[in-house]
Amino acid sequence: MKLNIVEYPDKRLREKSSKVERFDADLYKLLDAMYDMMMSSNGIGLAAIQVAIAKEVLILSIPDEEGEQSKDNLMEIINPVITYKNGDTTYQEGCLSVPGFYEDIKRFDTISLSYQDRDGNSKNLNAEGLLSIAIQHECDHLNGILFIDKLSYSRRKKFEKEYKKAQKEKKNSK
Ligand code: Y12
Ligand code: CO
Repeated sequence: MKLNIVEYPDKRLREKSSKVERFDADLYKLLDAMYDMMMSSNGIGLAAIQVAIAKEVLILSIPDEEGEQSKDNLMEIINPVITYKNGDTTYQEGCLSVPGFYEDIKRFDTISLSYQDRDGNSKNLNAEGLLSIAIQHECDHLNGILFIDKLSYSRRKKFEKEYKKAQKEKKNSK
């Protein structure tokens, strides 16, 4: 399965993803291909809409204390629902669909999540810290929301200017 990362300002990133109903070989193929794409792009989280598939599928691989990402730490999250949110925290976020840009974003510190695994089994999870932030970032993708949407008006304007310039430079260097 050949996947490509969709980059801002592509409108496909604004699509709302729909629930997964079939937990079949096609879903396994998508999850495996997303994992390869995320790892080869140095990502720690990826939602299916970032590879142009509008399904409620996301994967996460949070690095351990040594900064290593192992397949044991891979989380596959299907049809997530955030059931509890508390506190706040700020973290400098990045996104494979907005390459080269990192911004401080405020989110809930602690969340609870219900979701399904690749076989359709129902699961519950409590998360805090980086895992909580990453889940909130990826769940936003399922609703067509990007981390840059959370910037102040002036920061967003600055971002748009810098991003356009960076894109132009990238195009000219090809
Ligand atoms: C905390 C905050 C946000 C997340 C969402 C997942 N984000 C990522 O996985 C971002 C990855 C990323 C990788 C980049 O590439 C390299 O570093 C080589 C990158 O830089 C460029 O594309 C130039 C930007 C973002 C999880 C946890
Ligand atoms: Co993202």
